[in-house]
Amino acid sequence: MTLSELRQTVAELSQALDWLAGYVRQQSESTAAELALAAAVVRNVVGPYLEGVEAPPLHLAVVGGAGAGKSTVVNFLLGRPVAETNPQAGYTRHPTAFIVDQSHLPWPQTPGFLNGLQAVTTPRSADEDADIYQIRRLTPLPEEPLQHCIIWDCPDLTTWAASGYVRRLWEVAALADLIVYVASDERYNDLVPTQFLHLLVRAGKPVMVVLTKVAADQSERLVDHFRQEVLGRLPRRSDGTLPDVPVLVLPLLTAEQRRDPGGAGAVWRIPLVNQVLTLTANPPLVRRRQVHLAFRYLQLLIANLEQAVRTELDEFQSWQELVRQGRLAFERRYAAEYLEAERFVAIDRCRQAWMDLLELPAAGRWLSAIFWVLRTPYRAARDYVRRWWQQAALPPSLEADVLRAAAAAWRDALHAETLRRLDRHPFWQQLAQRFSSELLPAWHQQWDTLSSRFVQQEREELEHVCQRLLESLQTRPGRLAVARLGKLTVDLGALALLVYLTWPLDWYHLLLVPLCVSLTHQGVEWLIAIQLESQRRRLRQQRAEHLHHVLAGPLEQWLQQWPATSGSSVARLQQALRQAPAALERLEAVLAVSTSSVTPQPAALPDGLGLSASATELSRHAPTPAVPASSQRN
Ligand SMILES: Nc1nc2c(ncn2[C@@H]2O[C@H](COP(=O)(O)OP(=O)(O)O)[C@@H](O)[C@H]2O)c(=O)[nH]1
Ligand SMILES: [Mg+2]
Repeated sequence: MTLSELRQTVAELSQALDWLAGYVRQQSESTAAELALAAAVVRNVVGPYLEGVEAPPLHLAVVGGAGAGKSTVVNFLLGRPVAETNPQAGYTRHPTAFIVDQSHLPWPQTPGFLNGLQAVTTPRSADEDADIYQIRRLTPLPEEPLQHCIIWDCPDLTTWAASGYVRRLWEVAALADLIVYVASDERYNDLVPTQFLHLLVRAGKPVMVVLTKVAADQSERLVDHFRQEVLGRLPRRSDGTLPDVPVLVLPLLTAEQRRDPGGAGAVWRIPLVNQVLTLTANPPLVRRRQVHLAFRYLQLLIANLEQAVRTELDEFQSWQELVRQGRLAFERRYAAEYLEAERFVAIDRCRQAWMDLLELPAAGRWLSAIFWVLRTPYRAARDYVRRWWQQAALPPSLEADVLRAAAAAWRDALHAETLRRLDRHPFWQQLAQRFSSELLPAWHQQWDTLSSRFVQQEREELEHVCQRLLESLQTRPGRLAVARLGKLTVDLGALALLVYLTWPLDWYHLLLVPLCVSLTHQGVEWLIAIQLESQRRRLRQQRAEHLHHVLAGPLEQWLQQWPATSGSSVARLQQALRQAPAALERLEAVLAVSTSSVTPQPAALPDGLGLSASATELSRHAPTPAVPASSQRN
């Protein structure tokens, strides 16, 4: 895959996920959040990694609720008071990246990185509410334990829907190789941050927790409570165990400790930094695992996508079923109101042509002429009866009228049903809005095209059938001769029978002769009519199939897919559902190649957290742990 193809695929996947996130928001905020995070993971982690952006630096995002002490924790990690702290909730409006090691620039140049947040390198106030992130480069201290990390101070978490300024926090959380989750003693169990924490764990992000502002005698109780109430409800790994989440404590700090975390606050800083070092000891490995976990998260999410958006697809399917029912009713009506009564006049003309063909040729023409004259009273009586019958019978329905009426009924029933379902799902509202303005004009166009094709083809088909019927005698002289001879034999045989039965002949017996030849003629006509009636039945069946294949079927298919035509949400939904798995598959292929060519893949990925890298602890100033060692790690 070329670089531009890779970028295209990354953009496709993240855009599809973003669109789906917006799409499902009304139905399920939690699914929307998962999708939005997944989209951000694709553009901030997967894309750069597949383009070869390696760690270090690792990204460390400090997140948490309003006033939890995030900026204070950032300062402790950095060992100096550089992040702006403020008692006002929701004060920080954009993320700030603190960079110690100057070699960590340039920044990844992958398209879509941080979803278009602009990097600013001149210091700004933390409350500037703009789509920016600050890059603050710090002068390295002589001892700089976390120089392999970029530490992000994030806006407050006030809603877990990635909208408004919180969106900026999401981008950084998605980028992070390690999440430092900060919760204060007062509000450690707040709903929104807790849900967000769960989501990050589900997405495979390694997390460590820092509980702040903890009273000295309360720390053990608080840690236990936090483990039980918050961490105990984290999503479990596939083996049923809970992810390992280390919990550390920062007590209520004095103003001096907060001002000088590297000096007066060192005793609390060191366990914090040690924990980060433990979790980030092998940056390339941390990054690789993070990418593999991101892929696993994406796989699970995408595999369940259809489920998440099921309701709209269900509505779409029920529309398709409505259309199908309408098509069946259309075909039934055509059959009942037109086809069953249709005699196909052209077939009657065939009967006449067949009868004409049965007249004798050459010298026999004289005999035929005599018979014709003899049958004159019969013909007059027969034509009279036929005319009377035709007048008495109901006038046949015109095919075009029946078709038009049946189609209008189909269309109107769909419209009525769409309006009836308005409250059921936005799908129907969207459909109802477009029904008159878009569907009806398009319907007329489709109808005109398909129905004129149908009429044209049915005419050709009928002509073809009649042609075949005529040719069945015309082009077979042997058969024609046998038929003519047969009819002559019947005529003469009937006359011979008459003579035999009335012998000795008297003059008035001659009156029976016209009757006799008329009866034989009528008999032959009946035989032909029986033959043609079966042909008519076959023709009706063919016509019904023809209607289905040329008119009703194509119209049904067109109507069924109509809600999914361009611009509609179903169309975009289908596109996203197609695009996301395909794009992910392509990215997996790239990952497989890069993993096999660069480094051996880790034998088994953890389901959640728990990196096995050995700790590079700060050996000097080993502090008294704020909480017993047993409860510092899970
Ligand atoms: N007294 C005291 N104030 C603290 C402590 N930690 C944080 N604060 C204050 O709480 C407020 C919010 O802290 P900050 O780090 O800005 O929280 P953020 O909004 O999560 O970034 C600030 O005014 C801090 O100075 C602490 O341990 N003791
Ligand atoms: Mg802050």
